[in-house]
Amino acid sequence: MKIDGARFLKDLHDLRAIGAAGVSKGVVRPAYSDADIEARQWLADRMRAAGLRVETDAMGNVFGLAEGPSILMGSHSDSQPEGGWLDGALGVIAALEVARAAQEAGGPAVSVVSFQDEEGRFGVTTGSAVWSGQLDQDAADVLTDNAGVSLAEARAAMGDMVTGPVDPTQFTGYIELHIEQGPTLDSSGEQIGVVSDIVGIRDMKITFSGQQNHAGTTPMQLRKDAFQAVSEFNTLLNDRLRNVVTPSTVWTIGHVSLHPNASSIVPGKAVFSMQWRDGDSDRLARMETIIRETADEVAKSRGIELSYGTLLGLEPVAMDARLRDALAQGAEAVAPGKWRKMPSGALHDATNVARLMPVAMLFVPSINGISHAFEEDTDEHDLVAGVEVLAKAVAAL
Ligand code: HGY
Ligand code: MN
Ligand code: MN
Repeated sequence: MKIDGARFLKDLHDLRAIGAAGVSKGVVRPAYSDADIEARQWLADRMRAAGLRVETDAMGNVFGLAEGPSILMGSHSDSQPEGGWLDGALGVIAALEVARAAQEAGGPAVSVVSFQDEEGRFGVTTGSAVWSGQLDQDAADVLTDNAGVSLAEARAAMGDMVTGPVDPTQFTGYIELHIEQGPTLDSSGEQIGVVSDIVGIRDMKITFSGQQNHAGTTPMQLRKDAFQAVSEFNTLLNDRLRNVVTPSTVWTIGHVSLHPNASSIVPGKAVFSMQWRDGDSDRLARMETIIRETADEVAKSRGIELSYGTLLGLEPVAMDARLRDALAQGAEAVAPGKWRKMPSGALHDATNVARLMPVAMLFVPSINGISHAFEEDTDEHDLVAGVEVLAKAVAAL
């Protein structure tokens, strides 16, 4: 099987141009946005040109299907609100290139997928969560984004691209190439990461409802200030999590919306995202207990209301040993002595697909470990090396 590096890189740059942010190589392609749908239509054309049959399911997951049983490869082409050009897109275009090279070599059969809303505009990897049965369609349809738009409303924009459900039993396994999105390979100077396992995640919205009031005339001791509650919650939580977390445990309050968000008004309401990740399900559960206890205590002590949104979560998952070892052999052939086995601190569609079939993942370095930012980048020879490893692994399998 012969990978055409130039053809692969041209498709990657052509995809980057759809929804280009105009800052660094960044993209803005949130799930179901015009740019996202334009990119999916472009991908469908490239899949057809590669001799694949295109099917798009109700969530907007776009598949390029080979005849008969095939190995599925891909990732996602939607982005964070400020996304890098490679997060997801690399895996989709790498899969397309391997599928083409495999066809040109007379086999094996490789199918390609771009999952929808991996970046969780509506939840957590919602496209592959619904496809894999982790989340049912009507539970997904009522999820809303930070602006209150429901997934049901948003996915209607897919229009007549939708052809119907895609049967997972046609696939023998799933392999996803992705940028590391962290500092490990960049600082070690290694070129390839063979993923051992993917962390689990929990994500929910928390709301403190206090009393909106005048910022000048309301004495401090009479205030029911929702932002003060978030601030105290965060400080107490950092202290209390200390004795249950490890150095690789992470937790993030990434989105806070204050109402009415005005400088002369004591905020009456604060809605914020509480997300935490770890490789151990028990630790995720212990952290949830501490989070709920701490929020409860802050609300009671300040005499304000507390409510929770839907708790979304995925369990940690180990990669399939056979697929993982095929990637390790490919890594040793392409980058002898310049690769390592490593866990994934980022979440991926592979976690959901693992419910249906064996999965494995491969990483290439992120320059300065930056991702989920316009500056995200990887040296092009590392990108091509990743595709070469995929091709060797697929041929070996
Ligand atoms: O957040 C994540 O881990 C993924 O990149 N959406
Ligand atoms: Mn991703
Ligand atoms: Mn991402």
